[in-house]
Amino acid sequence: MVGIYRSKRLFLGLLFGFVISFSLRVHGQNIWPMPKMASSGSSTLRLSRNFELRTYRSNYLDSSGILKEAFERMVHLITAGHTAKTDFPASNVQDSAGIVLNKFDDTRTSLPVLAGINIAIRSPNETLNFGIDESYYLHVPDTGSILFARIEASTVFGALHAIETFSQLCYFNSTTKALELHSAPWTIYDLPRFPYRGLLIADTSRHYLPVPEIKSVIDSMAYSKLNVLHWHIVDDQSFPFEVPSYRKLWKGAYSSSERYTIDDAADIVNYAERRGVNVLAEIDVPGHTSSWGVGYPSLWPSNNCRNPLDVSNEFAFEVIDGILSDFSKVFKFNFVHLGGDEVYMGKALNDNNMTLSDGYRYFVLRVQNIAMSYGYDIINWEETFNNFGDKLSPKTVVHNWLGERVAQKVVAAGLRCIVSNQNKWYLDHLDVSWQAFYDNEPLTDISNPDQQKLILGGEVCMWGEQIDMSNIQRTIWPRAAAAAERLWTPLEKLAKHPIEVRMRLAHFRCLLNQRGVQAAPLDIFGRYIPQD
Ligand code: CP6
Repeated sequence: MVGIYRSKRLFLGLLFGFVISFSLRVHGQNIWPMPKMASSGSSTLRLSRNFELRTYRSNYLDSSGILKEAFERMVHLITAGHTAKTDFPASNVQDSAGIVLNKFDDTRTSLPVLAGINIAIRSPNETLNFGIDESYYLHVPDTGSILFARIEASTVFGALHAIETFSQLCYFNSTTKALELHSAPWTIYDLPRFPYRGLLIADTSRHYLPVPEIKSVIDSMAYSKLNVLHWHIVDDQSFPFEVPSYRKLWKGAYSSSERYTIDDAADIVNYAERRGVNVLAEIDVPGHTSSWGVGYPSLWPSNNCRNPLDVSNEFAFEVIDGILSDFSKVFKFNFVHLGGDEVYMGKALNDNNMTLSDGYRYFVLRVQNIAMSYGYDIINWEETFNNFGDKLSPKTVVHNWLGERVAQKVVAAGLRCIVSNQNKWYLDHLDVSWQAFYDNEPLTDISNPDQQKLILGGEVCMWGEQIDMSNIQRTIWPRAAAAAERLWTPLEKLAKHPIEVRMRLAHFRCLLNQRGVQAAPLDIFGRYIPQD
């Protein structure tokens, strides 16, 4: 009886899989993360070998070149991995009119030709920050004499998302050697469910990550529309960051080559901004600070106690003031992360007639005030809320990591919250499956709409003890992408059936590989979905 039941279930599962597989092939909805609204048809188009970018009906001038660069990157990506398979010379990709896909031959197919993309941006002067409008409209027609795709967005950062989505509609046809776009006409209207969609990758204290490696993770974040890179710059193990106000701090680096200059930081921030990614810098105080005293031993409470920073030591606050002052010149994001987790309560906070917990609270609140004096809003790890939530600045965003039932308490207290609960969204827990990442719902048991708005979003965390540039990408992906869809796509549009998620995520995983990102396989099966 049980056996029959099992095989019936297996049969139905397989049948369902094929039905979904078939419908995905027909509708081509392999976009990751799934847009809020997307409709498609059944025409196949070929991209013109003179495929071009134009702006229209807009006073957006692209003087910074963000759009042009994004377009060039897209052209590079949709041809990536294919040039070796073609018999076309991969030379002269650019001319005075813009980009030319002259690697590909227009004449071998009779498909309608898509000539390019027209982009209109309504708010041309918007700079990247928390809560900006990331929405976009994308239309790909299939009838007309000259076919142009159309993108409309409020900000250039919405247009970047649209270009990313467009790139995911394009395929290389190895028979005709042409770039094709399936299932036109497309009409997509899209915006994120949560404004904060983060990835902590750069725990650059435990293992140094070279600047190009950080940049390549930023690239891959943009592919899944994540928008906050959380840079946990310094910690107990090393202090790899240049602080002009206190030049000896980076004596705590592993070596003189494992350091970031202020120029490196500005370079990373600029690189990220041009891909729609904010950089959230963190100093984790007063715990996690042993490396600070390598350059300034007086920051150590005593010879045999190297953290937390000493609440009775005014110099500690002067150094923090200097760091945050220097931060404010390069890190333009509204928020700075001030840590506050895992404070060792055994010693050293105990001074000025304060109890240990009074000292901890005094320290965190005083540092909050310093950060606010530089114009920052604050993010603190959840222990600060758990210990003295009622005393935190109401501007505080509480960063959950320990418990599953903390977010509800945070928003009930009227504070904002970012969800990272460690059992679901910690990437260093290698045994947590991509399914668990996908299923983690930030609004669990929060039904009051005002409280729901206080959940800014979530963040998956790739702590650095076990990873460096040799394995970071394969540890992050594909699981971070599963969380990225949870944070982007409206609840009612999230894939209902596990087989459907698996197939779409497997497809995105292969896309990452094609683009040079070493994303790991989903499971023991290789790719079994067709690309088109
Ligand atoms: N470092 C810092 C860490 C962690 C935290 N803060 C951490 C704790 C537990 C796990 C993973 C990471 N390595 N500074 C906690 C926020 Cl499982």
